[in-house]
Formats: sequence, structure tokens, C-alpha cells
Amino acid sequence: MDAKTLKIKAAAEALTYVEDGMRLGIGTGSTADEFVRLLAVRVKDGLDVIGVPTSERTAALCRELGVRLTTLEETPELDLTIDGADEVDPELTLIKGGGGALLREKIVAAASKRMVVIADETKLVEALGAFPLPVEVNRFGLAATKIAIERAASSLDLSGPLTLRMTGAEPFVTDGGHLILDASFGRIPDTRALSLALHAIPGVVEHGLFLDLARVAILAGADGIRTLTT
Ligand code: ABF
Repeated sequence: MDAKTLKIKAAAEALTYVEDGMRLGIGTGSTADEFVRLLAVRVKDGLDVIGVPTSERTAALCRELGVRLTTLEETPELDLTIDGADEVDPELTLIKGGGGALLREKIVAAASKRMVVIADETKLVEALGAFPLPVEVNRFGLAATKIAIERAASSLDLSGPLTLRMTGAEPFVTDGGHLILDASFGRIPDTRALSLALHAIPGVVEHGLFLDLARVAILAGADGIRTLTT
């Protein structure tokens, strides 16, 4: 079974969590895109939901397919967020941000009563960190922030390259106007400690470790759907 089929299967399962009248957080990435496509079909059939998109990219897809949108200003409390992930561990701690939308994704997930992650089963790992951790940083003081991140990581016995994410010859710029450093620290034994250490650095806007946010992970594999809960 190819990756796209698995993404569609996970997205279809997530649709069973959506009820009429719900206020949804709508994720970003190729798996979340499949969810939007399936959601749009249900909307055409009369399902009444409203969504807060986690990126301009997702907003554009929702508009194109007729999924009604709102903002967190108008609708600050959401019932359910459905989003993808780059890595998922057995406690449902996540690495997100490979698509560059981690800040809005985290704000939207935190404003939701429940977050459901959808992915193919290759995203499930014993320990997070093989996927480089995205760290969203302010443009101001980039070099100083980079040194501060290296020091914070070193205090937790973590090290590895911090790579400024690029789009061609230019730095990648997030929807919030910030930059992303991808931190290749390898296995992260204490995600909570790293989260706290990164949040203590002024130039760090947000990082891609999602702790205590996902309640359900729907993982699609060749043998079917596996659902993990916390
Ligand atoms: C978003 O999309 C991100 O947080 C994560 O980086 C990525 C997953 O993308 P895909 O579903 O394309 O693998 O959810």
C-alpha cells in the first residue's frame, strides 16, 4: 500500500471523530490535506462544521474545497483538532514542524478540547529525535539565539547541527514571519526538559515538541489502523 493511501485511511478514520456543529482545528501537511479533502465531501453532503486553519496553505485548500473557516479571534475555543506529525512516541509526544507551521499548529491544538493525530505508522518511534527538531526563532539575534540553543542542548547532553531552513537561496519564513532552525540532536531522552530549556531562550518563538496535547493517534499501516490514546 502506498504512502498516500495510508494517509487517506488515517484521515478517513479521523472523520469518525467529527460531529455536526463542531469547531475544528485543521492541521497542515500532506496527511492533513487528505483530511480536508474528505471533510469537504462531508460538508457538501450537509455536515455543518467550522474550522480554524493552522496555516495559509491549509486555509487556501479549505477555501478552494468549500470548508467554512473562522479565526481563533472569533472562535477561541475549539472542539477538536486533526493534524499530522513528523514523529509520534508511545506517550503521544510529537515532533511537528517539518511543514513549518508548528507555531499555529501548537496554538490551535492548545485551544482544542482534543487533538487527534493522523499519520502513517512509519511516524511511530520508540524515542523522538531521528527527525530534526524544528525550532522557530525570531530573526533578530539569530546568531545569539543559535548559541543559546546549543548551550541549552549541551546542558542536557544533546548536540548536533542547527541548520537554518532554506527555500532555495532564501531562508524559509513561517506564516508568523519567523525563521526555523532544524536541530539534529538525535534521540531526545527527556523531551520535557528540552522543551523547558528551549522556552527559556528569548529568541525562541516556539519549538516542535508537542507535549500533553495529542490525546489520540491514528496510525495507518498495511495491516490496518492502529489507534493509540492517552
Ligand atoms: C504538519 O505536517 C507538521 O507539523 C508536520 O511537520 C507535517 C506532517 O506532514 P505530512 O503529513 O505531510 O507527513 O502536521
